[in-house]
Amino acid sequence: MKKFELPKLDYAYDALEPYIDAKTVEIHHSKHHQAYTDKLNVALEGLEDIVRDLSIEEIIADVEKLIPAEKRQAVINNGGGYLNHNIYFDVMGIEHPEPSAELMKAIEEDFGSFENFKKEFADAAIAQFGSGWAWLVVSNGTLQIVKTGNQDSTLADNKTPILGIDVWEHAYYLKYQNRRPEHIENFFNVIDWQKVENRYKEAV
Ligand code: MN3
Repeated sequence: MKKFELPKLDYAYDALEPYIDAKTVEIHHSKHHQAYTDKLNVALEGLEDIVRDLSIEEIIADVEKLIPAEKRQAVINNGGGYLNHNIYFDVMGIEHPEPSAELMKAIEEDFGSFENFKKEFADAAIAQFGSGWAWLVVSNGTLQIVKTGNQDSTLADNKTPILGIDVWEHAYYLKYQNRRPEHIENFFNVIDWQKVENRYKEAV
C-alpha cells in the first residue's frame, strides 16, 4: 500500500530558538505532523489505485478525482495537514535569512517593497479567524498572499504555496500564549529564503 512518511527536519529542534522554542518544534513535528502523516495514510486506504503514482501535491490539487466522495474530506484535512506542514518545516532555518536579488525583485514588483510584503503577510496571518495558515503563493506567475482555514491548501485554487506560517495555536501557544502577532513577527527571523526561492523557481 502507498505510504507517506514524515519528512525529517534538516535542523535541530532548538535551531529556531529564541524565535520558536525547541519544545514547540519538537511537539509540532514529532506529534502533530506525525499524526497528519498517519491519518493521511489511513484516509488513503481504499484509494490506492487512484493515488498510487500521485504526489501529495497532485492529490490535494485535485481531490475531486477521488472516488468514493466520502473519502475526500479526510484527505483534505489530513493530506492538507501533511502537505502544509511539509512546506512549513521545509522553509524554516537560519542559513539564508534574506531573499536573493532575484526573488527580492519579484517581491518588490508584486508588493511594492519588502516591508509591504511583510506587512501584508503578517496582516493575513493575524486576520485568519481561528485555526489556519497564511501563505505566499505563486498564481499565474505572480506572487500573492492568501490565507486558508483549517488544513485547506491553496493548491485547491491552483495557487502554488512557497512560504507558509501556521497560526494554529499549537504552533505558538507554549511560548506566546495568546500573542499571535508576536509569533508572526518573530517568524520572519526563521525563514530560509533559499528554500522559498527553490519553490518559487519551480512554481513560475
Ligand atoms: Mn501545525
